[in-house]
Amino acid sequence: MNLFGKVTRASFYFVAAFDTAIAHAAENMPGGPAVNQLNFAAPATKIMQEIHWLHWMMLIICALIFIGVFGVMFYSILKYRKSLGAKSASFHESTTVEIIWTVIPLLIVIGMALPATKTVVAMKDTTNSDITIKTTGYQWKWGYDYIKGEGDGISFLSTMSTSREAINNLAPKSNTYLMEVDNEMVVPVGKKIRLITTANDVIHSWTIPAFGVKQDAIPGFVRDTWFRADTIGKFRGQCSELCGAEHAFMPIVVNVVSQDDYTKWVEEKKKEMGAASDDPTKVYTLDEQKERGAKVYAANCAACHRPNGKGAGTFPALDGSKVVLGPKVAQYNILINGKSAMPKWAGVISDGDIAAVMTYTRNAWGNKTGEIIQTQNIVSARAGK
Ligand code: HEC
Ligand SMILES: [Cu+2]
Repeated sequence: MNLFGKVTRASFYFVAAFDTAIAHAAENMPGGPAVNQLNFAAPATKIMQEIHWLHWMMLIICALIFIGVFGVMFYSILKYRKSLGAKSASFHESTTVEIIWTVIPLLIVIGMALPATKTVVAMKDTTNSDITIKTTGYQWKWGYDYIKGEGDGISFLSTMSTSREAINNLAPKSNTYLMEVDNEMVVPVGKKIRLITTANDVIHSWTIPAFGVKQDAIPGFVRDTWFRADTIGKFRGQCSELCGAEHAFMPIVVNVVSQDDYTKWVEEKKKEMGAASDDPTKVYTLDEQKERGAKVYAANCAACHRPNGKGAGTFPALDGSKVVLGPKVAQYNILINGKSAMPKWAGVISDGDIAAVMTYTRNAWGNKTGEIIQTQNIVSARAGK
């Protein structure tokens, strides 16, 4: 291609990129950031209202001090300059001035610290909660376990639902691009939700700006925080602690619903979980396991091993892998226990899901072992049999 061709092609890409940028810049994201938003997220909790108020109060005080100090300074520089014949006064050690310039700043600091401390203390007060939810950060998704209050026993993983095609500009991007998940956290409006955060691999951070909540999720530790949403609706946030290659792809969506809708959701979710819980003795066909395994793979493994099983960088290819095509016991081990950057899956996804995804990897792409792994195999492997 000649230079002219290259230039026109480059400008075509440039215009195309610009076009899509404009198409997306035009809409606010429901529950997420708005177009040209400069201020904090609109508050959906009382804590966030207080944070807004503190922010503006302090910003205004700082702006007034700035204007006052620089006003006097520039006024003095201009009005009393040497070329106008100003003579400098000579004085020092004025006790009155020293008292004034100590007491006034002290009062300002106390005036800002008191309400700020009140809010910080309130943010940490997780007592008397109605519902407790444990949230676990994984590379790269969130797990939610409802452990106390209405809905206890519910447990699920929440993975970003934006498609790879949309990320790679091969499909249109939705209005909630990168901020949408398959399973949203659902909570009732007006109830105090205590959130316990922890992590499985590296440090993540659970955040919903509209709630005024940001809490690190640290492996081996539990931290807690809380929120009480005042408004029904969806609220979006993102993992806020750099946690690896797909850090940008583990959004958080909280769906705040009415008490009635919450009760309905709890019933449905429990039914769904009952249906999904595996009878470990059930024997599945190859096609059943492959179909289920493909879903498990897309949700849990494709981020590292890629959808085509070819791997990338330090993530090994599963297509043609010696482990996947070799003796099953080696693969049980790595799936159940993990290995270096390969996460441990036992207890994270169900034994049935592990069996299905193992069957899938052994029969996907160029791998054609024809072997079916049953839930029972994983149960036995876990028991060391
Ligand atoms: C966070 C990234 C990550 C995710 C997610 C992940 N893996 Fe891995 N996986 C790795 C890494 C890294 C290794 C290499 C570990 C080693 O040998 O040190 C690996 C190794 C493997 C191996 C052994 C391959 C070989 O040839 O050595 C298998 C099989 C495997 N993973 C299957 C899976 C399955 C199935 C899932 C989904 C349930 C999954 N992995 C999810 C990172 C990941
Ligand atoms: Cu993270």
